[in-house]
Amino acid sequence: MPPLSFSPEVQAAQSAGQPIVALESTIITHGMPYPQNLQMAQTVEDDIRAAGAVPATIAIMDGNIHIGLDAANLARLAQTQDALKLSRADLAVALATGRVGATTVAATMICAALAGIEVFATGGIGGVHRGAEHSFDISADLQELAQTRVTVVAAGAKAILDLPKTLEVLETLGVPVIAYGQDSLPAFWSRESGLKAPLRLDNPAQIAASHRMRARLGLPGGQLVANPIPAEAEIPAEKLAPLITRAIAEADAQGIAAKDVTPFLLQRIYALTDGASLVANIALVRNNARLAARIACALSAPHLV
Ligand code: PSU
Ligand code: MN
Repeated sequence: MPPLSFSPEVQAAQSAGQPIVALESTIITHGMPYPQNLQMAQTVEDDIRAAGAVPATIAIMDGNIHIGLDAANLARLAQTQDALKLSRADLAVALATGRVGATTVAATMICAALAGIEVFATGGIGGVHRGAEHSFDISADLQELAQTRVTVVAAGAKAILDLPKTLEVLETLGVPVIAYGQDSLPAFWSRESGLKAPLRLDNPAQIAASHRMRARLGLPGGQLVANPIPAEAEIPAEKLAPLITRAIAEADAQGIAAKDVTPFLLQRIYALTDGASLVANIALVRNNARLAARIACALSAPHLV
């Protein structure tokens, strides 16, 4: 049996058959500075409750996979300086050794599936990094989407990545990439990437029905729902492009590699935009949480079962 530890709120929701939305924790420990990370985590949970679902923030502590964090655990995680960033490869070691660890998209999908949660909201998934033809840096999030049956709501893949290559890999892996309410793939801080999305859906019920249909077909893996950041919160792609190029050059010059690349780039872009990227990041996560809650509600509608 996996070492799952449910918060009272999530346990009650499961017993009552209420819709639940999983949330990741690497965005808290490695994606945003304290105390904005804690505020963001609390606000996003409240957004999900306001939309009629129950939030389940997932993290590793004391040898357990926590499905839902109470206020004290959330505050503890947000302030843990040396929390591990856990992907599929790292989960078992962190649990076996009792470390405090935050789950990436890949690890959160694994834990959500173990807990019977089908929908998960995040900011942006990891993907194929620019220069991956030399570095081989391709996020384990992509492979996870291909094998674990959780619908992931994100604002696309992070714009620091090579988005065309990320789309190609997702296509190869058989992952449905569904733009929500527009034809093009959103680009995290910006609504437009200039790339056409492979699929488009316009309401939560369609997304829920597709999730169920994949299970009926016996297809493993999840769906990526690419939800554009609200127009009033976006930073136009043209404005960000030179800053992203500069941050990547700095990462290369400093020899930043592997797990450290994404946190380094997010932190540099935060500094280079005077904090504007963080404001946009919080807005897009909240927007994704609200859509994920509506999908979770649609999934628990009786006619879909
Ligand atoms: N979304 C955000 N900020 C983040 C992340 C997502 O808005 O920091 C995290 C997720 O946990 C994702 C990880 O899985 O970034 C990607 O890391 P990597 O590129 O090393 O796979
Ligand atoms: Mn990587």
